[in-house]
Amino acid sequence: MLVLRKGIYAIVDLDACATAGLDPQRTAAAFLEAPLAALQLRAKQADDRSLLRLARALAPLCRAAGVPFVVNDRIDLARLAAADGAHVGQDDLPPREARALLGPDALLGLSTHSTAQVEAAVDEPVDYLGFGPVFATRTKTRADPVVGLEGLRRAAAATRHPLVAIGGIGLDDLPAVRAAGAYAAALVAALLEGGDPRRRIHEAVERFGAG
Ligand code: TZP
Ligand code: MG
Repeated sequence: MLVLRKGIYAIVDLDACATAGLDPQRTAAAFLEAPLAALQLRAKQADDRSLLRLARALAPLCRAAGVPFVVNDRIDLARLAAADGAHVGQDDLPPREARALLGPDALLGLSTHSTAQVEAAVDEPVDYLGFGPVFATRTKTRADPVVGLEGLRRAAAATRHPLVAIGGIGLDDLPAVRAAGAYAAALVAALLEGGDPRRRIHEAVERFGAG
């Protein structure tokens, strides 16, 4: 059973990859050269068949690297691709139902956007909570209000679940995000800037600090 490690939670977002002109599978392979907390596949627009194909391609790459592979939103695809787990939002399947489908050993994450949501998740059968957006983000359409580093600090103090900070986090922000109590930092756009994901992921891991 793979557990979430401290560190960088790399998200391969298909829209963000397309905007950056990067191939998602090659980008994932580049990310996996660094020691990651987890790798997530996120796609808000892809058709099911290509998404399943990609998930099935990424699962063995993650397994070989010893990095937990998480599918965003889609419990069905997570299971079909034999991923290590899934990540659900406040409007997706509730954690208890997602857990029932995934089984006890799967890694399950839940997005939260306020201290109230973090507190409400106390007894949910999840392995970690996503929390954010910490800063303004352009990656997520209709993102919730920014919580800031102070919000992150309060949320971390309010829960026993590890927090994965997300939203608008740049490489320079990583030390402060960690100091505010984040167990891991989830990044999308910051890992694609400059078109060299291999270099960026190593920089990110270095700046967040080792587990
Ligand atoms: N949930 C809250 S913000 C966000 C998600 C999925 C997007 C994070 O992307 P970026 O590019 O790191 O701001
Ligand atoms: Mg979702």
